[in-house]
Amino acid sequence: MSWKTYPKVELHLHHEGAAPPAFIRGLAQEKNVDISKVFDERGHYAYENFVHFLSVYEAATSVLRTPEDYARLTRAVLEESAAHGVVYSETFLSPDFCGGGDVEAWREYLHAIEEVADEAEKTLGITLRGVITCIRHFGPEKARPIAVCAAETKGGFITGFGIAGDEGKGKPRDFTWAFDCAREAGLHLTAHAGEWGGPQSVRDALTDLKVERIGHGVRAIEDLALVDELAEKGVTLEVCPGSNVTLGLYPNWRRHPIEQLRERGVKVTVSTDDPPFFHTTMTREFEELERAFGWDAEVFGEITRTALDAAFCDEDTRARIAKKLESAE
Ligand code: MCF
Ligand code: ZN
Repeated sequence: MSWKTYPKVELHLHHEGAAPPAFIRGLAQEKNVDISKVFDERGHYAYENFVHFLSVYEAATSVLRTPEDYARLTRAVLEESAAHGVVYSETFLSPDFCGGGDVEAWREYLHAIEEVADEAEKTLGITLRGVITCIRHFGPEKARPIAVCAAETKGGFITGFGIAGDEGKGKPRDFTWAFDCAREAGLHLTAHAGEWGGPQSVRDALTDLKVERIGHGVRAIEDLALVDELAEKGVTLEVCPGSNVTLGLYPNWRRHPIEQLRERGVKVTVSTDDPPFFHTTMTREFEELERAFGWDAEVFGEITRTALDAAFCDEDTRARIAKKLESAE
């Protein structure tokens, strides 16, 4: 069977980062907000480097102001993911963005998102789970209430806690309190590391935050002892090759280390990160990996199974999705 019709599992997607430009432009018009700097003349998201990307992400997000806006966003994101064969997806959500940092408001936003996710499960056949995310460059003090909020809203939909943002700001150990709080509440843990932060940031995330998965993690390749450790411990990497290539971490797909990591036994998975920002989709990720490394249906099947094994869902959900994968084989 061709991988093209095989169901996909995506572990690393930022909720606002998946917003189509036309969707953001439409909201900006409705609310009379000038976000012209967010787009280039072709109407694509425009940024010059990683740090600029982080600020454009914030500017684009500034038009999402009500639970209804997030409901509409969630519908658009799930329709797009389902169109690319995704049957299970995990999305990064932060009360710092969604609800403007107000923890009470966050519950209403969460409710609106969950309602759409429940509906999409029935109509589109896609299951969504949320990973509450603190923002590295907002600092550890802001991460604490986010972790408390994550602990309080943990349930069927919110299953994980993580950290994203600028790896150049602060150290993972500054966020230990927040991660301990989330772990004690029974949440699964992941951290963005080994993207701009180099291999040491992966070590720090494992040691100081005790995460089960690493977002990106690709720069572990610069330290082969670390690569072996990741393989031995069975740590899953949420690799986003299109994001890494577009942001300039690697000059092209063939130079991306995902294949070397896989060959050395690391559990790698494939995700889009912020698809319209990086001009990608799950289909495009798979096509480029096929072209760059000759990956075939067998490799994509293995990658998808690895992703499902590492998914932050309960065992009933995992078994239900596994059945979908099996029946498609
Ligand atoms: O994975 C990419 C690049 N590395 C770090 N952070 C982000 C990525 N995509 C979005 N983010 C950040 C975004 O700038 O995640 C946060 C924002 O600060 C949102 S998580 C709901
Ligand atoms: Zn990310």
